[in-house]
Amino acid sequence: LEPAYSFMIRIRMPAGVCTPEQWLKLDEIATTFANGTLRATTRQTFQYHGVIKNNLKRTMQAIDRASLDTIAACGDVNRNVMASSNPHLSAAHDAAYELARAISEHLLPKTGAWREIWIDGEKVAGGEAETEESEPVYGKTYLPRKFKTVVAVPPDNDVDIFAHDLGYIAVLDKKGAIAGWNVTVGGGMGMTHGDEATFPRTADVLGFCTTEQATDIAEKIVTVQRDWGDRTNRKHARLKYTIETRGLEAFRAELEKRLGYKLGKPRPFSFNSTGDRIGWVQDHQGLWHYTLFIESGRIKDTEERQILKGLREIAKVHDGEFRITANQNVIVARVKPENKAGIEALLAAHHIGPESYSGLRRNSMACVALPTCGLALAESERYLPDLVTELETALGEAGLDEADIVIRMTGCPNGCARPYLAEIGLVGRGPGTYNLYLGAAFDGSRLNKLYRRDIRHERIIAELRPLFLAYAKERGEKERFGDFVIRKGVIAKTEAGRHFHAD
Ligand code: SRM
Ligand code: SF4
Repeated sequence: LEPAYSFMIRIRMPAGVCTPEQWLKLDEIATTFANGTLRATTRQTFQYHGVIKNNLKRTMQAIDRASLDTIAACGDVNRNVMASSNPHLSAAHDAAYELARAISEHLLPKTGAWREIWIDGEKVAGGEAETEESEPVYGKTYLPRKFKTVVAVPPDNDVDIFAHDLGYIAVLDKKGAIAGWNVTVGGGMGMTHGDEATFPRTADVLGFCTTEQATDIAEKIVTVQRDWGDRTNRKHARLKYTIETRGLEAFRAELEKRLGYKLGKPRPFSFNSTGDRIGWVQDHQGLWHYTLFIESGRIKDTEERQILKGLREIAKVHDGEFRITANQNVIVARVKPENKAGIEALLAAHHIGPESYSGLRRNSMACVALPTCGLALAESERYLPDLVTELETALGEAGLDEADIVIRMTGCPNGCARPYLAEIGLVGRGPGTYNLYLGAAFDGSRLNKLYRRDIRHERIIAELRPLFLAYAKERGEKERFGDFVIRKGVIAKTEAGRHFHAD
């Protein structure tokens, strides 16, 4: 007898897009091999929890039958590439999806190990080592650390462009077509409590490129990080530290040397929010899209809401696609006008639409944390919904039920729900205790800052209630909560990088 090992499995799904047929297969895997839930992640894909060791191979084979895989979903390589998923309001969203797919494919490790181990069952023992020829981008030793790429379409910053190693911001011409992309580098969230040499950092805008250049630029940026990244200290190995250490200008010069051409000057852009538009939206082609709010991304059935069953029934009749958003929500996308009423009936029958939530809940996000995450210091997914319920009482007293305020929680400082870019960030320190961070920008362009250390449930509410009341009374027109607390001197403004820890 051996211990009952159970595993987490993460799917690779560029830009979070899958077909209804794939959805049904993913659902079946959840109920057959995992804990009966699908977990939408903050990087637009799914995780399964509770897959026991004996079922690992069968699960991978079922994933393969859904024409999906788990290659590069983890590891020191380019991870699942994200793209703005807010409904196809313009052709630019299609271009963002295409670019995300192209970069994902181009930077996929070339090794056949995944198929050999899980699918074909051959050639595992003593398999060939990677070489510069077999892995031209990653080489023998892959990257010093994970690497994350995203594509955004302004004015939506749903992918949190500044949180990632590499980003592309769509630049549109006057007709709304893609003129090219602003390239961003050096964002990241993870840090370690008590170690100020580690910090979250917002990405810098490096320059402008055309669509034809974009994939090549991704490849060359990855190779600079491969060669320049710190391989002696994993806590200092992400691209954000390479850029802090070497400087942005030196990084750009090295990149342009490898490219053989210069990047263009960044073009103007502006974002307005990091959130999703919950509910129905119609696009320029007349198609409808329904964004379903999924609390903490956990797709499961409860007495109140049958999310898993409801989406299963929709997948059986839907001829469009599904999209996982970077806010852990799901979009039933590309619904033809004649099919909308049928989808609406299914949403209503399973109590998942139409729905209304407070502005705080709509903008809430929690990482998995306990019980499955081995790095968790405190609860997150299982705690944030209850905390939000209590904060809603305070917001109600202040008349702020509808105010969009971004709140994110993680069970440890790794930052999987990007808490340092939330107007209210809560980061686990130990059982029941959190650090409270305030003052990030609503559009995702500025990090927050530590406001209170090691506080528990009652104190979190006691700290936030007076701030909500003051915000309700004294805010300027359209002033966001994150900007208000800075203007009022509650917290200092954070610039990128090391300034996160400065008072
Ligand atoms: Fe994460 C490690 C969950 C997005 C930063 N993350 C983990 C692990 C695998 C724990 C581990 O290493 O043992 C967590 C699995 C928990 C579980 O039980 O399922 C985990 N991360 C998640 C997910 C599922 C959170 C969620 O609630 O949705 C997200 C899955 C992403 C995906 O689909 O690929 C997830 N992780 C992120 C993000 C957000 C993002 O990428 O947009 C970040 C911050 C951005 C960044 O990378 O800087 C993030 N995860 C980390 C880190 C810290 C990395 C660092 O540079 O310091 C770790 C720990 C590590 O890598 O050593 C980590
Ligand atoms: Fe686990 Fe920490 Fe990531 Fe939460 S932030 S999922 S606790 S590693």
